[in-house]
Amino acid sequence: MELELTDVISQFSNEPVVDIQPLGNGHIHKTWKVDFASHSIVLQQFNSNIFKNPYEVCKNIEIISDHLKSKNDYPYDILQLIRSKQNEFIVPFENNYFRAINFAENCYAADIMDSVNTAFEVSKAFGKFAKSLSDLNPNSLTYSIENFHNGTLRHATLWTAIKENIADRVKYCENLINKIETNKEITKKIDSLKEIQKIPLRIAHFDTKVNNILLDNLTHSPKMIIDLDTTMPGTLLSDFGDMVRTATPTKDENEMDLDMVNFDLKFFEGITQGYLSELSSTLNQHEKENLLEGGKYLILMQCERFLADYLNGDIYYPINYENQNLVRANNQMKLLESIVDQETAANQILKKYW
Ligand code: GN1
Ligand code: MG
Repeated sequence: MELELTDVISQFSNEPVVDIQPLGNGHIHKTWKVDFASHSIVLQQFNSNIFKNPYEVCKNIEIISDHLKSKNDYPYDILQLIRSKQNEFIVPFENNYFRAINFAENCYAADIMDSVNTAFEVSKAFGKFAKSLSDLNPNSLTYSIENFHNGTLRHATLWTAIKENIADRVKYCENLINKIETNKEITKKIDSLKEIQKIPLRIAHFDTKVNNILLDNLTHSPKMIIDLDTTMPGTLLSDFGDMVRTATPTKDENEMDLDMVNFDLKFFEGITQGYLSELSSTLNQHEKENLLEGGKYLILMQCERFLADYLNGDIYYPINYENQNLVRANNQMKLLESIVDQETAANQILKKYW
């Protein structure tokens, strides 16, 4: 692979490559850090099964980056696509699409939050991101994935997978399927609020899991929001919801010991305070009142997505061992149950920051 990658990299730079290493824990694209003598870049091979139009995705990112740059109070570094020698953001190569991004030095990505303060800062940063994009017309961006967070559709997709049962695995997850059915009102409630536009369409990042923000090695403060591929028209319940999913649990989505997976109210308070410190004057009352509900919606949907993929034979989310997507689905259900157990206290926290 390295030889081919060097050919791709030569489309972006004439400098000799010193080193190439895989980077990050993303599920979708293949990502490498490429070192030259003077600096480093990030190289990504697009997953064009999932993102059908890499050119449009990059166009969106250019619009977003330019808009953030035009703000003089945006305090974080901005993800920057690097143009090829042909002046393009995408380099097609042997039926694949590649792109390059600026590399943020002295940073790391965390799969789980190490402190309430970091959760606060991360959520504030995603809040600032949304606020800074709130005066950009959502219609100026294209949908990089249609119906990406359409819970009703994800639920239907799961049921198609259950009925087709192509990997003959339904027998291993009947209990989980029952639990999903017990919770399906969560999806209905949010989707009807979206439908009647009480939850309005804005510009959402759509993948605010905590490892999509780079943290400073020394201060642990947010440095740069990454993975802008799904930043498109949507609701901010998606963004707050994915933070509930990834910044409040005691273990990440891959933990198989479910006793270890719990919703932590202290971290919930951190992200609520952080997000609303930026967005309380932007969000309407329906959005504010449904922030926790948005978390439950996202977690249930992620549970359904992992389970559907398990039933379909692991064609979407890469796995390291056989049942990993079932483990992930059960993990998400456990997190949802832990939230439901602590819902009264969580709603009291929310009210404190409305
Ligand atoms: C995928 O690329 P990555 O790992 O940030 C997925 C998200 C899921 C997430 C679950 C395009 O995100 O929607 O929430 O995995 N992205 C896509 O970890 O499907
Ligand atoms: Mg992503």
